[in-house]
Amino acid sequence: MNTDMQKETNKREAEIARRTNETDIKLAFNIDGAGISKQDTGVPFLNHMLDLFTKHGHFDLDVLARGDIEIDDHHTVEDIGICLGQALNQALGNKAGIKRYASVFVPMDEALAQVIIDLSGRPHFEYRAEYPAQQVGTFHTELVHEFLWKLALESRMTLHVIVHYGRNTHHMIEAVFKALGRALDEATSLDPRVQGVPSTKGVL
Ligand SMILES: [Mn+2]
Repeated sequence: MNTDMQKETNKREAEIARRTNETDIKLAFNIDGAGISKQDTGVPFLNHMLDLFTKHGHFDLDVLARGDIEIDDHHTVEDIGICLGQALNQALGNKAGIKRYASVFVPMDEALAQVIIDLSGRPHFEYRAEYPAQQVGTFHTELVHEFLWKLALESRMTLHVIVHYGRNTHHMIEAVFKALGRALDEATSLDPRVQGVPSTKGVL
């Protein structure tokens, strides 16, 4: 096998297509990207957050979603979380050579968020966030929980998200998504010292 072929087979990327009565989503995700994203979800604030996440995680993300946003954004946001989680899980493969853990703080002006990740294969989500406002534009802040929880569940990661403080809700959520991007970038990164799967159990 020549080097180009080898690179081709080692690509850490995945495509997901998922259709229900509530949403129709096509999503392509590349762990080792250039920070380029295209989002067409019908939920402008989520587009903004996915853009930040991709940029600061050095991923590539292409998401096209048509959901029942005439009801509200809930199904669309939740289902994009599901698809991104599935894509991440697939793209990671057997997780050989990855760092596995990350803990990242990101400030956004007066707001401070922390994201702690273990790509453990054991879905778990802890969330400590209280926002001053219930809405940012037309986006309901409670949907941040829905998105992150489904992302953790479907990617089978342990995810802890803490918003330590802040005054502006937009800033606080933005800090969460930037920290998520940076933490996921670090946890998925390859450490040459790691031989095989980084677990004493031998599997993640
Ligand atoms: Mn912003």
